[in-house]
Amino acid sequence: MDPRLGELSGPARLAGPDEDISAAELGLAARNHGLPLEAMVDDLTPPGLHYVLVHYDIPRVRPGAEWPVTVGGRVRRPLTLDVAELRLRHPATCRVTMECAGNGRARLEPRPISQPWLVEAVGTAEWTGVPLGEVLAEAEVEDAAVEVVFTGADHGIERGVEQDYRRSLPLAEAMRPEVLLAYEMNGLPLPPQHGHPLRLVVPGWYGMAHVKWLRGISVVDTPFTGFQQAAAYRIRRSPDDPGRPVTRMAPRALLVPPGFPDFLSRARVLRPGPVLLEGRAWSGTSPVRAVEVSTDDGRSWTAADLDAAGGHPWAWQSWQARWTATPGSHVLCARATDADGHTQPLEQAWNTGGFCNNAVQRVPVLCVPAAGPDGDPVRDPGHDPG
Ligand SMILES: Nc1nc2c(c(=O)[nH]1)N[C@H]1C(S)=C(S)[C@@H](COP(=O)(O)O)O[C@H]1N2
Ligand SMILES: [Mo]
Repeated sequence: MDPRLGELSGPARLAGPDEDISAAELGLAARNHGLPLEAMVDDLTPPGLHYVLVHYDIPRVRPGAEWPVTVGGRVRRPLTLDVAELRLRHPATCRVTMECAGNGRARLEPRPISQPWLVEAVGTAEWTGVPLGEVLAEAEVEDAAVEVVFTGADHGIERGVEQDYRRSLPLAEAMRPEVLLAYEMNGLPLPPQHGHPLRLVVPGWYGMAHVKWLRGISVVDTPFTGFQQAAAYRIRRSPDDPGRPVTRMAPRALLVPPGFPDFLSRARVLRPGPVLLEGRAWSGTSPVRAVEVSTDDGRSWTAADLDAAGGHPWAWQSWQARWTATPGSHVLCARATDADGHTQPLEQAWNTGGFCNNAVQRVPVLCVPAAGPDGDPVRDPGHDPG
């Protein structure tokens, strides 16, 4: 490794006690956008509103160009698949809620310096493609196989290590029938930012497993130790802690933002009276069994009405609760518990990479009566959102 590559970003770092978001973090946040939370009113997220995370560059794929995907390693019949050929096979579709493992990172103290997500790195789409297990069966996986390694076409540097984006899955996970080689999102060809022309979709797992711009599938007989597996995406309490791998999504509930926002602070404003609180909840290990809401910053909780998973076990569920807003300041919260009994903490246990922070969302709201005839808003000349 050329030491100059390591100097480009320097070592992994935590923000100082009062250190604001840097221009580098802002640059990442501008490229990697989140879901506008008001879009959670719909079951499916339109592609342009689904969160995006791209470690390096979106590869250029010319329209109509061939896209050979190799299937090799510990298989008896190595294959080369073309996306056009995959499209002729019997398709499978799965509705999947996908969330970045770094969602919630910017709320940790100290803040690990990286993509600074608050809570918005999530989206739900219907992915159509070919079950990976069918392709692996066709390639005849050898008995010695333990994992399958997936390589994307994007290339870059991370903490001094030059690499293609690459991740592995244990063989048993790769063979799950709902794991797809997907070429469509919500019934249309994948958009460039979501992996056109082919990506892996691993329902239940955090986003990093869903390798985009997929060009290689390799079956291996020892656990994969590439950067994104062994160095990144591990829950570590300290830099020398070997840690444990990030895998499935922890439970989380989010509120559709109630009322209307203040432009800059995004603080929510609403009127006194009945308010329907609603949102979405998901978990990667088992369906969400209960959602509770709090209107007093987590001091007391009441059960919300939770819609059944309804044939979409890998997608978020919607929930609703009624509340009568009274004038003043309130902090609204929602908390999901899944069928395995995993629930969301009020305070997050910290880890060096800032992964899996599913601490309960806090939504401050200001309840004010409607402006009277004399209370028309005055334009603030110092504030131009353009
Ligand atoms: N090839 C490749 N695949 C990738 C990534 C990437 O940078 N390159 N990012 C991963 C991460 S960290 C996430 S969270 C998801 C994001 O998928 P989306 O942008 O379609 O929402 O893609 C994953 N797959
Ligand atoms: Mo991610």
